[in-house]
This record gives sequence, C-alpha cells and structure tokens, in this order.
Amino acid sequence: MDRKWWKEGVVYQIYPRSFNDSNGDGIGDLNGIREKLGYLKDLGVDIIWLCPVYESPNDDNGYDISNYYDIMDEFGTLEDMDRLIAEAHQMGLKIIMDLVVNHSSDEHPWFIKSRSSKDNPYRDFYIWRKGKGDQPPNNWGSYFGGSAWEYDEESGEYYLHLFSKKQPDLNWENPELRKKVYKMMRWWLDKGIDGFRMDTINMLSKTSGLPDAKDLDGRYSFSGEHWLNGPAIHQYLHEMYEEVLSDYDIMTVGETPGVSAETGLKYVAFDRKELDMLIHFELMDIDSGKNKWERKNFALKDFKKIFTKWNKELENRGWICNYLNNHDQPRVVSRFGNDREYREESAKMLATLLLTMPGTPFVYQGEEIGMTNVTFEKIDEYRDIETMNFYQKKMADGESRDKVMDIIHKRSRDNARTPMQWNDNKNAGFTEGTPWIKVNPNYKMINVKRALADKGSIYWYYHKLLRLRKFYKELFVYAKYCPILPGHQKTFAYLRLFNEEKMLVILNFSSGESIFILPDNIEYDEKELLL
Ligand code: TEU
Ligand code: CA
Repeated sequence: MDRKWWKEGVVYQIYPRSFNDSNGDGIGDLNGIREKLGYLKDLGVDIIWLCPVYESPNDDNGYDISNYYDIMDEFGTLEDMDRLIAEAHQMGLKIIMDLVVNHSSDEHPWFIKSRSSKDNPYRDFYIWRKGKGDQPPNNWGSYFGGSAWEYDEESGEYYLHLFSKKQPDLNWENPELRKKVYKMMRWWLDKGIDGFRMDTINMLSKTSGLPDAKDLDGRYSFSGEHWLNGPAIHQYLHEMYEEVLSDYDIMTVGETPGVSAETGLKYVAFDRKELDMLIHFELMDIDSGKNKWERKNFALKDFKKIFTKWNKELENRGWICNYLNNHDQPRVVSRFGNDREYREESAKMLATLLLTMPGTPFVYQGEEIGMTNVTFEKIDEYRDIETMNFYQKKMADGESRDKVMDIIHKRSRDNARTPMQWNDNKNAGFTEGTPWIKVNPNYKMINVKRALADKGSIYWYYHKLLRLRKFYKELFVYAKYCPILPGHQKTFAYLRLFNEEKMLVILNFSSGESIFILPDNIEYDEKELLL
C-alpha cells in the first residue's frame, strides 16, 4: 500500500470558538490557538483540523460563511491566520480547514445578489422554486427542523436550505458557481494549508426535478433520499480533484452522512481520484432511533460489526478516518464509556480503540483529558441552533420540559462545545472574560494542568499511545485488521498483522471483569506488553 503522511498522521480537531481565548472577549481565537501549538506538539498529534474560521454571522457557529476569503472578526485577521499556518509548519504540524460549500450564509454577497431579482446572474447560484399553492415546492425537511424551504416575499419564490434558513444551499449544477469554489480552494491551498475537511460534501447533488420524498417524519422528510449521494456527486468530486486537488500534496476528508461501506468506497477508492478519506456516521447513529433525539440501546457486537464491515470493504482499496466524537456529537466518555466511576479507565480504553484501528484517527479537543457531557439546567444556557429549535418545537408540541431537557443533556451538540478546560482557575483558564458558553462545572477536577501533573492520567495515556503509533508504524497504520471473538459480549478484540509481526488489542467494554482466552490459533514466539 502507498505510504502517505495523511495515513500515518493523527488529526486533532479544534473548535476555535471554544479552544482558547487570547484577548478576553470570551471567544476562542486564532491567537489563542497559536499559544497552544506547543501543547499539541507535546501531545504528539500531527495534523490540526480547524472548524470554520471564515467570516460569518454565526447563525450556525461559522458553518454559515459570508466571505470565504476572510477570517471572522472574533477569531482574528488573515495575518493571524498566516502566522498560525507558518508557526504550525515550523513545528512540523499540518493544518487543514473546513470547506463549507454545500451552502453559504444568506449574508454572502452571492446570495444577496441572487435574492435581489429573478434575472440577476447570481440567481442561479442558489436553488429557487415556485411553491405548490401556498405550500413549499416539496416535502423536504431541514436538519434543524421544519421545511427546508424559505419563502421570499419579494420574488414570490422559495429557496432551499437543508440547514438553517440562514444557510441557503448552493446550486452545484451551475458551472460558474463550481469555478468560483475551485478558485477559492486554490487560494487557500496556495496560502499553504494542508487540505480540507469537506462539510456535508455528499449533499451537493440533488435529485433532478426535486421530487417529494417518500419517508415522512411528521410533515417533512429528513432522510436525505433526494440529496445524499445524489446523481452528479461523483462527477463534481472528480472534477474538483482534476481542477484543484490533484495539484497539491494535501489531505481531503469528506463528511458524508448516510453512506454505507459500499457507497462510501466510491468516494475514497484509491483509483477513483475523488477524496482521500471520509467521515461516516454509522457509529454515531448506532444509538439513535428515527433521529438523533431518539435513543436506542445497542449491543457491543453491533458496534464491532461497523468497524469490521468498513475494514473489510475498504481493505487495500480506500481509506477512512476514525472518530468517536466531534463538535456535533456528545462526548465519547459519556456516550460509549462511563463518565462516573470509570471515567479514566473507559476514556483510556476508547483511546486504545481509536488509535489502534486502521484509518486516520481524529481526536477531538478535550478528549485527551476525558472531558464529559454537560448538564445545563436552563435552556438559555444552551447556544446551539439545532438544540434551540428542537426545544422550541417540543415545547410548542406540549411535551414535558423535564423530558425534553433530559434528551438535550444527552444529545445536544453543546456537550462538545463547552470551553476547553485548561486549569482550575476562573473559566477553566479558557478566558479572562465571560465565556460565550458556560464552562462545564467539573473543570476543577478535569483539566489539562491536573492531567499533566498526574503520570497515570488520560492525557499521558494518549501521549504514550501516540508515540507507540509512531514507533510501530507498520502495525498501527498499514497492518491488516482481523477481528477475534466477534460475538463476545463484553470484549472487543482484534489483531493487526504485518509480515511476521502481530499486535493484539483487547478492550473490555463492560464495567466488570471480562475473561479473555487467547485463541489457540494465534501463535507467537516472543511477546511484549505494549500498554
Ligand atoms: O454537519 C452535517 C450534518 O450532517 C448534520 O446533520 C449533523 O449531523 C448534525 O449536526 C447532527 O446534529 C455539518 C457540521 O459538522 C455541522 O456543525 C453543521 O451544522 C452542518 O454541517 C451544516 O453546515
Ligand atoms: Ca477572543
């Protein structure tokens, strides 16, 4: 298999708003990140993924971009960004940026022009349709609730927004729009960034004619049957590869909800020349019912099956990344671990999984110290648009407040967005001012300073694993994956095989003892306990 830096490296995801505030306005910023590059280098990660830092009115915390060529005022300036890139590179760290081009902000000049009149040349940069009588053009629902269509009085037409109404979908069928996006991508790559994490990249192509969806959840359909993996998606991504990506030594990772291992392979197969790897949602959906707000139980064997299936399908053919949480998901130790009596043990166990599986590992800020979910009492302590919309809808439907808050405590995206806990000073050392979202009250116990001082901490465990991964690169990165005892109810175990060498990983997912008997057919002459 080809050796690549993006197969060997470990990604650390930064949510800039909540990472480190350098100027006391309560909002994390680029200079705050620069102050912590040494921390990241010491931890042992290689690649930083920055969630969006572009100019934005922040309806969806930067995923609504109003200018792709500038930095959000609250985060700093383009000069700060240049300095961040240069300093990271000096330290041997790479930086990838979020690329959000399924939609822009409604405050982007393209949309302002598009909206201004039906015959403006930019009209066709977005997706406009007439309604059906006084109803929207079709029954598509928005991920953030309600119809995916917003009526525009002025022109008497609706525009499509799969996310908030301040995030109108761009029309990828328009070649002029595609050209503008490619040009912008080159501009950033020429500045020296090392790649892109591509937001909702498999939503670019919608079924032509925009027909009604079949599977309704209430009045609208949220399943994506007409916008996930649409008819022209591979044509667009291959074109993007030819026009931009192929000219640079970079890493690309597509965020692709609703892909299976089979459909996923089409995005990342080495010979297709589209993307390097993708972010699938099968693990993140494992405990969801009809949607993320409905929880369901799952068995460990189903959890294991997901890894095994992806590994089998992609083996020698394509690449994926592994992640256990991010800025949209609950904290992993609260979700797949036990954040009470076994917080340290389960966080370390999950770290072992993340860093010994084939695929590029993504560590989310705070994961390395075992940060947990948060339980805000009042809804106005939450900030996330998805959470707020959900709460308002459920209140309007007359549901019990306690029940709704309970779901929010488990599922809200704000679980991952509370400030990084650096020390036990005021606001966990995140800011001198008032943080934009409250700090998790457990920061006195869970913070970086304390973790650094304790050699047995989760932090030092990550530190060790990251070094082992470099030292035994073949075994961790390029070795074949072989599951063992797939039906075991408490233990997740597998081998990694590379020539004569083997690595055995045994993970106890239960809160009790688990007996593991090494199968007879696993042979070895000498063995060493790595961790
Ligand atoms: O998320 C895309 C996505 O598929 C969402 O439905 C995501 O699953 C949702 O947040 C779940 O609660 C990306 C970004 O990661 C997210 O932060 C943005 O809000 C979204 O795109 C729109 O740009
Ligand atoms: Ca700031």
